[in-house]
Amino acid sequence: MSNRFEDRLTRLRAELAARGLNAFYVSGEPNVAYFTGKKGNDCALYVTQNDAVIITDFRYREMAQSLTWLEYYEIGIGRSVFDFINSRFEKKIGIEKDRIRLSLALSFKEKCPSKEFVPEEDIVLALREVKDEYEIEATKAACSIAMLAFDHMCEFLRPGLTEREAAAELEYFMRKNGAEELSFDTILITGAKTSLPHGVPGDDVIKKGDFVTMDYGCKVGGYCSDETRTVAIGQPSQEMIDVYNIVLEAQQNACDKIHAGLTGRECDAFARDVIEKAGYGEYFGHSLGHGTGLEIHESPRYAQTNNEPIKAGTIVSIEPGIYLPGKFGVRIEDLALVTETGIINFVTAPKELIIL
Ligand SMILES: [Mn+2]
Repeated sequence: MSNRFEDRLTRLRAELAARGLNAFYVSGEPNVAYFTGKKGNDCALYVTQNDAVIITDFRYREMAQSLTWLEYYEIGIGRSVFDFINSRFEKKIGIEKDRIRLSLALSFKEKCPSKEFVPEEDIVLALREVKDEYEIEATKAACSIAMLAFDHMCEFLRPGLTEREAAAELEYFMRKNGAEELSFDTILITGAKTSLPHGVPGDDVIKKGDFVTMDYGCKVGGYCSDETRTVAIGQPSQEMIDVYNIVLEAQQNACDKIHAGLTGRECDAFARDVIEKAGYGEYFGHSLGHGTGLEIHESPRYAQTNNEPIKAGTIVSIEPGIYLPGKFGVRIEDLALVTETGIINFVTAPKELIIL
């Protein structure tokens, strides 16, 4: 019986055959991880119709040898990756043009002159778009830790804390509760800084009457969670409440209506139309959502520019926002599995405005 990694190799081989490639050199870390189940620093794969070889060095020997569906080639003195490729008979080798280091690609050309290296789009990323059962469960587990962290932060947040102190608490809580690492740099910002969609936590102090926006996530089994909540510290102004409720309505409308088969543009419009109708269209300057997986930003995109139908089995964020420069911003984000008939939302943390 084949394991999920062998199934993935089979799908990659079909893609190579369709493109007339004899071999494919996988060098992007998350792409390597997709076939190993391990975090793949300094590892690469060489995949042909018959072979799949992991190429790395002594530091990863035991790990690499434990992957029974891969052969192992150890780099060392007199055994470079170029020696390995020159020892193979395959002529036409695909490389990942979005992932490979330029210096390595140039060295391939120079040191393996009898080979043809074909810069390919991110074939493995495309294979990663639709998730299997393991990937879905891992993402759900990561979302569960993030939701626990949100409950904790609702207890912890108070006037007088700096953004950095609060962000540190959030990250420490997730690590203590089973997170392997963070999905991305935590965004925890307050006051006027909440108008920066990707603001960086600093020495700014949380004050009464301010919003705090937390956009954060962690990884379990290699898979990312992604969640954003905006909460008020003490009584917010009427304008803050009104804007919050517009974003909430937009976000909920998208959650209610998204399903497989709609285009990314149509999904984006479920939220954008609500915000535009309320007169805040120009303050929602990013797209509605993105796929997640081994990386925080994957396919598909819920964007005005995406006219492709969304596939069932993708995991996508739903995150509208309104950002008023110099005043405040609001974003609400869930992460959900797309099905033929709707979504299964992995983030069940409350969305109504919480006033702490
Ligand atoms: Mn996101």
